[in-house]
Amino acid sequence: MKYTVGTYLAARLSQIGLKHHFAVAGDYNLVLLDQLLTNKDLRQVYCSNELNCGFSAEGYARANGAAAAVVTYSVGALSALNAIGGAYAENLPVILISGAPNSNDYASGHLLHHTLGTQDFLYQLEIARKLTCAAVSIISADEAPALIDHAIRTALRERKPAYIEIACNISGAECAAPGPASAVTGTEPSDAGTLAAAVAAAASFLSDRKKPVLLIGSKLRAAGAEKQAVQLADALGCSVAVMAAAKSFFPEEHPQFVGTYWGEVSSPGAREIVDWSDGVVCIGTVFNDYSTVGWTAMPAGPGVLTADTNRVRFEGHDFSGIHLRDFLAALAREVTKRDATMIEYARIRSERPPEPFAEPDAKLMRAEIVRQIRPLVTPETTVLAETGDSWFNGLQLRLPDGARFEVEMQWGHIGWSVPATFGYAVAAPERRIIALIGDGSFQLTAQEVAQMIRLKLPVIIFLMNNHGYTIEVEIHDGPYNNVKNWDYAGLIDAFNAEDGKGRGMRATDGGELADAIKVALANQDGPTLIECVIDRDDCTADLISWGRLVATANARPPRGR
Ligand code: TPU
Ligand code: MG
Repeated sequence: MKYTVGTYLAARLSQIGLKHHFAVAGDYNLVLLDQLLTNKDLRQVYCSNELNCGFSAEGYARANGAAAAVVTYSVGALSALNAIGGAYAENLPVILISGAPNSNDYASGHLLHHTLGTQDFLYQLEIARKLTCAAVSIISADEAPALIDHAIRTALRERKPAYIEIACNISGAECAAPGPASAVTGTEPSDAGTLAAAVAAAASFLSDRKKPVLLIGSKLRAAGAEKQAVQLADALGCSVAVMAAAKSFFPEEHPQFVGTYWGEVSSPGAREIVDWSDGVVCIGTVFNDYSTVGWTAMPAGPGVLTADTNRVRFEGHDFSGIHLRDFLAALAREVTKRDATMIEYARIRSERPPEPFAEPDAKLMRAEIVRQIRPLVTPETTVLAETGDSWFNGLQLRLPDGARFEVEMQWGHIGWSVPATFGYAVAAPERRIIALIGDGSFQLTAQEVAQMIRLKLPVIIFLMNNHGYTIEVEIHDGPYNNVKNWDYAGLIDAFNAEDGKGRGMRATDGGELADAIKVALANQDGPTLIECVIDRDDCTADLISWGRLVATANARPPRGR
């Protein structure tokens, strides 16, 4: 079989486990899209715009491990690059593929459409370099296999996005056949000597501590080390807390799980257990202004051991060149039970009080919505929670083993969850998929619900209509936090047009919400959006506490000399 640059790329995408790629057409990529379509193992999935295309791929990568998005030059790619920045921040290998000018047009002095109207056709590549771990431009079929392999291999190894642009007259040109998948999927093993030294030093660190705990961060999944974290927890017998962005990366039904560590807005007891510890093992953690609640909650100092993706460090030690999963698994074999924090936790543990039952005809409140969502979260469920009070509502859900939870806390692009939910549902149609999203966020990317309708994906969207940017209200209020109201439920009918099976429902009391949930569970032919109408200030106490501390951090005056 003869290969072209486009079919070579398709073969590589298929070899790395992709069954779909997301696309928006444009004349710079049409031949490429034709080439990709010839691969019967790879389905082309269309998006409404390129920002959504990038986020759809981002969501697909969360479920599937990697993803690809194909866009046109400049007008398409520059929108998609925002989502690629997100994939970088969130450690997801999304391959962005852009059509590009005809190879003869480079350095020709020509002006081309969809460009700045100058003779510079390199700006997109330069921008992409800043936002990816590898960015390549393909203007010759001979070079294509090596460049494509470099981009894909680097993305998989680094768990970061990569960028490939292909001149529009090169995608159909013949090139060599791809070799075995291992050329792009292979990884270098940990350095054995360094691993042994790191494990010995870490075991000694732990044996010197009275109250070690494990703190799980969002890079754990990217490092492929979730199982190994459980092995270490089992071996140590100590308390395990997760950071908010890592919810579901450690099983919540595990007997040592103590909840979310997030400073003032931690699960009951979790903050104390971490703050009282003299040996916090931070595993794949990310400490930024939001995750430290405005720099008020951040384990630091000689009592902290940081085990990162390829690096382990603590006072007097810094080991690199080892995989986190190898380190955790080997450390688990070296340590003995240290359960002081579990004894402590058993003394102080308390539960959040359950949401009170609301009469079915009482005005709908946030707490009642969470109360009704709880039983929907099964082991087959994935919950995607948008920036806003949806974060805090989602964090309160208790996850049975197998349930997954997705947030985009490092990048924090409102509207992320609609396309990311679409992409996730394409990758994992067997799961029950629930999105929690605010009205303000929904307005950024609402169109992608139409693609869920097109692909008949039975996603359930809970849209909290509090008529504003309430998370912003809690940080800093002003007229800019008011949102123009939409008929959200009615929007679904508009998207359905003549053939769609989406359902749009509106709930203003608990009875209507319960009925809408029944409709959603029965609708297997498309998404169901449930608009939940609540007051502007009906938010979690956590959002108010967190917002106050973030506002304080934002308002720090410039340092004088
Ligand atoms: O539940 P609630 O009202 O907090 O959520 P909603 O309605 O989705 O409002 C979100 C408000 C918000 C904004 C405007 N959260 N963060 N921002 C800032 C922001 C602006 N633009 C982008 C692309 N991302 C952002 N995070
Ligand atoms: Mg809102």
